[in-house]
Amino acid sequence: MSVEVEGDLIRFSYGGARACVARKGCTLVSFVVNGDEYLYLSEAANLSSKSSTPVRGGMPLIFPAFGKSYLESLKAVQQHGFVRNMAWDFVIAEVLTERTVARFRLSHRQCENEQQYISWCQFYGQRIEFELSMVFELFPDHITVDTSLVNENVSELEFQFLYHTYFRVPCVRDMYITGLKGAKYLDRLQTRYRLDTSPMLKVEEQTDKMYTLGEANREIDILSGNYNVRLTASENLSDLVVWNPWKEGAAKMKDFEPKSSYRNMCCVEFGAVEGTTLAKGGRWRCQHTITII
Ligand code: TA6
Repeated sequence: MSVEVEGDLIRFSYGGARACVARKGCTLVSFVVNGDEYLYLSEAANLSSKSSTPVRGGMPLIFPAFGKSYLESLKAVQQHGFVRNMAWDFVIAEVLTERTVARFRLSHRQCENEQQYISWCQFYGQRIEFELSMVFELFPDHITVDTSLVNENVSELEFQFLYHTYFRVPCVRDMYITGLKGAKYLDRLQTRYRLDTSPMLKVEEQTDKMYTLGEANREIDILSGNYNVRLTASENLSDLVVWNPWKEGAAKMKDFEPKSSYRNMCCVEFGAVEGTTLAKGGRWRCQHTITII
């Protein structure tokens, strides 16, 4: 069990599990269990806090906006918000009984020169005083991330939230995702709502689906040969995005390398995309767990 800080990267381990978080965006960029890597990271991903491009891979945090937000309060904010581009503070990492814990923090104080944050504040006509904290807990066969947001001064702060997790899979064509049966989803490529009636989702083309999860959809498995991952999350993460850019989408992304690696990845992303409003002085928390089964 160890903790090592290498510049902007914080590496920590517990038993047969190893993880690495980049201070940029507080992005979990690696989660290894018994020698197998479970997260996808583009070979062109830029992990330096000095660059303002988001990490292409791992688990970028999408906040305060999802996509090009349709919410009035977030329309001026760029796609997927700005906290994934910021250099977060690494607070502490410690090896405890049964797990290793790593804590990170970002507040408005670090964002005051960030144009996207300034645009967000302009909607409210005041400086938004917030604090985000992320706590990763690493166990021998799973990792949990607990994120909390404190709204210090805005009467009703509106935001969207998503863990934009890129999973590495041996072969996406051999992969299927279970747990989505009965959930309504928006096919974002065809802007059509549908109902998923299948016990398993196959990804065999460019895919961008946003599911609204019901009570029966709280355990999502990504299965591919002997690669089996179980995703769970707190109830307030009631949306789930499944995305694969496929060949055509990969070709358009400069930092998606190698281009053929769309065959070895799939984004499966728990979030609160419909928009949440947090009262002044309030705290909002969510949890997400990735378990190797
Ligand atoms: O989460 C899926 C998605 O919203 C896709 O629509 C696609 O835009 C993807 O995110 C990549 O977004 P990014 O800004 O990370 O390139």
